[in-house]
Amino acid sequence: MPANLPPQYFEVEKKYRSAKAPEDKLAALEEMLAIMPKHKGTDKIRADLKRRISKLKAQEQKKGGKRVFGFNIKSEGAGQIALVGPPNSGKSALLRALTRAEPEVADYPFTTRVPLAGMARFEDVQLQLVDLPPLAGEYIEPWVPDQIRRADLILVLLDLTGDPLHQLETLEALLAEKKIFLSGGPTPPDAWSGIIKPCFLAANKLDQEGAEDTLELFTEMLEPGRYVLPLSVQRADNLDLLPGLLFRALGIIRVYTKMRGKPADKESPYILPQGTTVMDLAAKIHKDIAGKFQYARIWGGDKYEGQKVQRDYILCDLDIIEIHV
Ligand SMILES: Nc1nc2c(ncn2[C@@H]2O[C@H](COP(=O)(O)OP(=O)(O)OP(=O)(O)O)[C@@H](O)[C@H]2O)c(=O)[nH]1
Ligand SMILES: [Mg+2]
Repeated sequence: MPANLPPQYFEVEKKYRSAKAPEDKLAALEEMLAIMPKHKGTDKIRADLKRRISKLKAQEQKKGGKRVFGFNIKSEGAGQIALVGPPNSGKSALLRALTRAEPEVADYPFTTRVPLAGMARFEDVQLQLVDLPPLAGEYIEPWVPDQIRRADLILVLLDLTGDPLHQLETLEALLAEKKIFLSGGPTPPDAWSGIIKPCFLAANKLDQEGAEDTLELFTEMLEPGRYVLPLSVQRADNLDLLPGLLFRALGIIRVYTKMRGKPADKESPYILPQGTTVMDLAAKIHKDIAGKFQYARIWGGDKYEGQKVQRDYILCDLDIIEIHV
């Protein structure tokens, strides 16, 4: 039976042949396997690809001892946000649109094989977005859930040209197998079965025909208290809103400090978790300051300019604080 391979297959095969590093070879082999249609005609080629993948993995394992094909993107900026979603939903396109990173964007699934990070700006802070391979299929590389676990926030990007509810449920089921649960979704069966990660839902390709209707249906089906931000990366719909919403979803605030009689230091805000008190901030600046703390003055929010606040005052985003010792 003829194999009828799609044209992209030959492109990736070229990539495989020119790859030098074992991880590039492996990525290309896995991509070839992913785009290979599944039918009798391709049985032999698929089996051969699988065999080559296992052999390459085994060789590298022997060389390095530990896991060789791991990736670990170090967190930078105010928070790390993992881009998670089904194949082809536009995760890499979104990374391209919001940051200077230039991941490959293509109209076939499983384009992304390795993580790529970029920094998105929200006012005076930088948020790190990490593009990941899609979550689907038979095999998920262990570094993918590891990276998701380490992220501060999961940005789930669904595709309005398909069935977003089904996509979300599939994703949640795959993550649950890795003991990762999304906030607002199904909860772990008990406290020891996994971690609950904050998540932000977005649905892409609002520009496509029928997408508005799909969005409406999907919104109605969502659990109470869950929201989804519709996007079109292509048309830039709502892209300007996203960084600010991600900042809020990270559960962080910016606080500026000032010295008596001087203007506030607007250059480098303290990035703090919501709920941080003035005393927590003092302790973070220096333990001596915390020890000698008398009171603080505050500018911003709903306070009078320069109003005195005590140690247990809970800071708000954009507060300016002058600590008196
Ligand atoms: N119509 C439309 N197409 C889009 C939009 N955003 C991305 N696409 C297209 O969707 C396809 C997939 O985009 P990618 O960014 O590669 O998707 P991905 O989620 O990174 O895919 P994987 O890496 O395979 O998981 C590409 O052809 C994009 O041009 C959008 O807002 N509207
Ligand atoms: Mg991608």
